[in-house]
Amino acid sequence: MYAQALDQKDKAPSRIEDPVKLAAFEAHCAADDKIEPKDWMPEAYRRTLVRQVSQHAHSEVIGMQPEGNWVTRAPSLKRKAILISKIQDEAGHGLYLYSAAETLGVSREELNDQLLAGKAKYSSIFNYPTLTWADIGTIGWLVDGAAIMNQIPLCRTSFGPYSRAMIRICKEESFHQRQGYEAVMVLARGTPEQKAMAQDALNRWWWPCLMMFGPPDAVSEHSETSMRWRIKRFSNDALRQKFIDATVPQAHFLGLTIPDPDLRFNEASGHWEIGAIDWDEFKRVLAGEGPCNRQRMKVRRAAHENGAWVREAALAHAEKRARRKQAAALQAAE
Ligand code: BYC
Repeated sequence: MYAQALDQKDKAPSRIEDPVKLAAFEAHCAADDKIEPKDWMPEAYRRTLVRQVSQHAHSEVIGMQPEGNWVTRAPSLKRKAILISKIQDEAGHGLYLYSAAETLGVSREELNDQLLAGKAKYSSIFNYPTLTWADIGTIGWLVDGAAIMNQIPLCRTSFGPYSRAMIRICKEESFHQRQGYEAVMVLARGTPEQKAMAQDALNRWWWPCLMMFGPPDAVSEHSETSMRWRIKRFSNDALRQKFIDATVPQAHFLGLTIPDPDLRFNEASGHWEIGAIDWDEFKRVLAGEGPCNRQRMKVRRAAHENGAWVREAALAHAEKRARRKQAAALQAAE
């Protein structure tokens, strides 16, 4: 039941769309026009976006946990302040994204219920543990680095509310990546023990970060349609390669070694080539068998239950304000 369920796909039969409307919609997408919530859209476009945007929102929310573990253990006041503000940003990103999803006619409660019931996916990367302080720097450098690589193109995604949310998110992600790289640089240039800690974190996070981009193009079931509809602007493999090409020189600059004996630079193509990714590990994590899947869901459910009083209080306050407003309007009308 803790599995990031594989049954999240909407099994409802596809609606038969009006061919004239569909052709106009496809032409809009091909022309790079934005699709707005009140525009006509095929049901499959709406479903794909609800799936992707909500998985993205859940990732931001669950993504706070591996870092939250280190707020009380950050090595200085400065690092603590940075970490807290980064985590707050991630909560904000979750809110922007849930709001973007809501414009597609699905409620935040519904999406949250799917997450709590283990029916919704969130990024595989957040099922790995943060064992040392170096992991926090490495998350900023690599996880946020991978996130930006994937998310910059989403600023131009075809659905208006999603693309506008991504513009703001990417500005913040850029700061997250830089602070992470700087934190790892301090360790890599520190004592031999600190450098070893940075190397150990890189060893553990490198391969899972490459998996963040999703399955290889040949088996990515949604890519073809999502690229035609300009939801995705680049394929999973293309973005993964961009990330590798940007990150390998950064690791070398730090004096760290990428944990891949097959890594080599191809002079002819101008790209770094990597060894085989363990896609069985990726499938295990998606099936709920990663190192921290159960813990992440347990903590999320507890946080939701512990926050019940806040939701009730906010609702009671909103009702009180609405009653006051109504009473004032009645009085003014007398
Ligand atoms: N983890 O056909 P595919 C962040 C699923 S960063 C889990 O290629 P698609 C953050 C996929 O959902 C992370 N599941 O799918 C950073 C699909 O399953 P369903 C979040 C994955 O959608 C720092 C199936 O595999 N970023 O937020 O065309 C701190 C087949 O894949 C993963 C985003 O969500 C994975 N890594 O492409 C805090 C970016 N990869 O739905 C937070 C937006 C694939 O059929 N999302 N799957 O059951 C995207 O760009 C795309 O959805 C993906 C996948 C590239 C991730």
